[in-house]
Amino acid sequence: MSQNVNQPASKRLADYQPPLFLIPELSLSFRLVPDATIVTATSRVRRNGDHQQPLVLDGEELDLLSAKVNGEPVAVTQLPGRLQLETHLNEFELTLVTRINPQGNSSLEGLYMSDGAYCTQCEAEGFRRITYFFDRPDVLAKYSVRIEAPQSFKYLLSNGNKVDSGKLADGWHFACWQDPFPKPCYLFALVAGDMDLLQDSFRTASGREVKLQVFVDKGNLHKAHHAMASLKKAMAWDERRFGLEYDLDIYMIVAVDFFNMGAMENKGLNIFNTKYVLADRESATDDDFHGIESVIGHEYFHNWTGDRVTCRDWFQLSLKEGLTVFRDQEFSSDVGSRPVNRIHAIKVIKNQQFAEDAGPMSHPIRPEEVIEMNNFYTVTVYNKGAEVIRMMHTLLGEAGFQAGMKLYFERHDGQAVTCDDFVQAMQDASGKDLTQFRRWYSQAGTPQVDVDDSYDAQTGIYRLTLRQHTPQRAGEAAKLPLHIPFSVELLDAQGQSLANQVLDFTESEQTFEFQGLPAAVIPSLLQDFSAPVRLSYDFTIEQLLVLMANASSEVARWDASVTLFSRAVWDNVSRLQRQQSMLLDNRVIDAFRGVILSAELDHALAAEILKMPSVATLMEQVTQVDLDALLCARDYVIDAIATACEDEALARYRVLHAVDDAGSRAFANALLVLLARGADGHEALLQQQFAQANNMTAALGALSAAVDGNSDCRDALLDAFEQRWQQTPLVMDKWFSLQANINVPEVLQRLQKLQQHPAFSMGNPNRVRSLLGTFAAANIAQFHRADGAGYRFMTDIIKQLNGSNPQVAARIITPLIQFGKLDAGRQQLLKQCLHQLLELPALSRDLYEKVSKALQV
Ligand code: B3K
Ligand code: ZN
Repeated sequence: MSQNVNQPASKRLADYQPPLFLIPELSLSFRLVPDATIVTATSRVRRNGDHQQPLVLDGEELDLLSAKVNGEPVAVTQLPGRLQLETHLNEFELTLVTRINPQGNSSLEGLYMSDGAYCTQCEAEGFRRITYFFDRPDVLAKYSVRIEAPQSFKYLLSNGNKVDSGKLADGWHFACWQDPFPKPCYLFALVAGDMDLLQDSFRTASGREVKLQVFVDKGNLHKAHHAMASLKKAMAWDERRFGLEYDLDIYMIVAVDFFNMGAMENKGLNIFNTKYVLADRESATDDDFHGIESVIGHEYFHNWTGDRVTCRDWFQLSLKEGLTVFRDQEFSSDVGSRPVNRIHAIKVIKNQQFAEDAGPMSHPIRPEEVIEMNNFYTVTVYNKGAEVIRMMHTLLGEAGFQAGMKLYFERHDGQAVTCDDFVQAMQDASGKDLTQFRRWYSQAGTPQVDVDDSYDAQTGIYRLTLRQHTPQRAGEAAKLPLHIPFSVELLDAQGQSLANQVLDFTESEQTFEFQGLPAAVIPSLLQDFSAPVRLSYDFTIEQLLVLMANASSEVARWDASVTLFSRAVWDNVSRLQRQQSMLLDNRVIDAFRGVILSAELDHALAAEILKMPSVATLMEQVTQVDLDALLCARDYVIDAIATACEDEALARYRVLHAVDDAGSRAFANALLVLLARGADGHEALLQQQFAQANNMTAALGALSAAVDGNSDCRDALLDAFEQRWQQTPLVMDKWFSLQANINVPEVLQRLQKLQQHPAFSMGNPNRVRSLLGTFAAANIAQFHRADGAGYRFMTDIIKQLNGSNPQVAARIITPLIQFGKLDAGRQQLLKQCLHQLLELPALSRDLYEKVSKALQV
């Protein structure tokens, strides 16, 4: 990328240098005033090594009021984004007083206000908006914090243990906190507000009593119980599975409505998006309950993988995120359904990560060059990162992996380390050579694995030949073969399992032999998605039917259904392109009918199969797409299955919809979507499920089916839902998302109108994501309208957000920059929009990085 002085500079992993000074202790004092908070920061500074460089601290949007060294005023130089102090002292105390404006902070980074309460978000580089400091993860300090605020802010919270509190003059009060564990500044947190508090406690394996507190907006206490139960489950699980205990006397979670992402693992004081805390049966779906359990677990697990051992620099983000996602996935799988959780994880990779890798933001799980770090909290770093950890788990086995974890903590507790340090611990503890495996950290792109097989009837030998290559882009180093754990099950024509094995696939091309097999072997390849690669093998329909009914892995059965469905869609895309009429093989219909009728399939798994592969899943399978033909063919296949299986779906639905468990609800809802699409439309059924629903999963299931089927009752149901829930922001988010998904051209007018709705606010990321983010990411037909109106609508939205909240703007721009597979006309329209953005006078670094990469300027 070319650079001139006006373009934001990038940082490179190769340029890493240890800090020139260390700050082992930091004392912070806050006097909280909405538009003029005073922050006094006293650091014990120590020169690191033998040099005479000045002290240079990071800082943004700060008013410096005074600077002192060892109590004496001192001259400092303020530069853009930095503060410089010339000194020959090797050890000194630096006191800086700054003024900040939390109320005016719409970026929700640093100290800001959410519904009248103060809260912070420092990761990745938000601490520099609180005071001048080394805003980098390898400077670890022990923090003591004093907070002063009016008594109307009942709770004054920070990391660690509360050591003092009391009243002050003029109706103010204070609290002091000390965190005994040295931490990087991105884990600092402060909260001040009047909230409701749910309390509980947890006795650790070694017998320590930990106080647990969940703070929520007033009136929401009854919605905090699931979060608390999830926290206790997570604490017990981490002891059981990883031998890891909590280390402070108190663990606090605060839920806020204004938050840029899901949650944040600040030491001892997690701050959460309300979406991942608040739930009861009436207002939250089964998926919401599951999401809360998983995110509560994720942030809790960070206490060891992230907080106790942190990252040396931000390029190492996957060290904590990939590992912690792996841990939360294992938690969900141990306490819930392993196959269903695995399917969800696979979908994230195939639908989102493969798309990221095929787009302009493609990067290795350990990026090498970054303009805005917040742009790298990606499905690649998080979810592909977790797949890389999972592959190590597959290669080492549970015992070897746990030995590696143990050694990792023995070596690195209290340190800021690299991904290499982690892999080295895994290698040393297990004795498994991971040299080649490390390439997963440095090579971007989705590896392609092509499979051929042959059977020698004379010898009874079945041969599987695997070839791998990773696409190389201009400017990238040559891609080398990866160490791929390739899981295979071989079945006979009747579906009996003959062999089950994980192959060590390390060469560009490798042939594996299996002896003593009967003819007509059916391979179940890359079972459970044993590596994040794209697979190509020419399955016959018969083979897929056998796998769908018999593979011993339930994930493989789902996977076969995806391949079967996808083939039917692509066949029809070809027919459309040849001006032929569409058709569907009866065997495909029968396979899905079999799922609808199956007495032995787990209900949640049946639901997963019947949800049918998304447009994103289908697009992942090709390099160029005729979007109009794809949408048409996909609708045709689903409608054909829905129509042919209508009687069976109705009969099964009638039994299932009254069953009170999450799997049955999911199954019933998937059937309802099919019924709404069938010949009859089943309006009465939709209305009935909606009216009788005593939980959000059922109500939303009916509404979603009405939206998906464009049913006549759709708007009446949406109105009734609004009446019932207009005072409940998280539920209104569901209502906004549903409408953003309506597949009619007038949806754009609807979206414009909804932006004026009293429950909507452009300043709240949850509202923006649910209405506008959903439109761009999920309403494929309308966002990608051939006249470009969808693109222009989103461009205007992104322009507005560029000034107020660049992080959210850079998140929801994703569908606008991933245009590589679209036709020339749509690409052209999107590029025009992106050029407009690039010319914005004050384009944020966040957007600049993505837009300039997309346009290759
Ligand atoms: N570590 C935070 C994410 C911070 C995102 C900064 N833009 C939450 C998590 O992954 O647990
Ligand atoms: Zn995380």
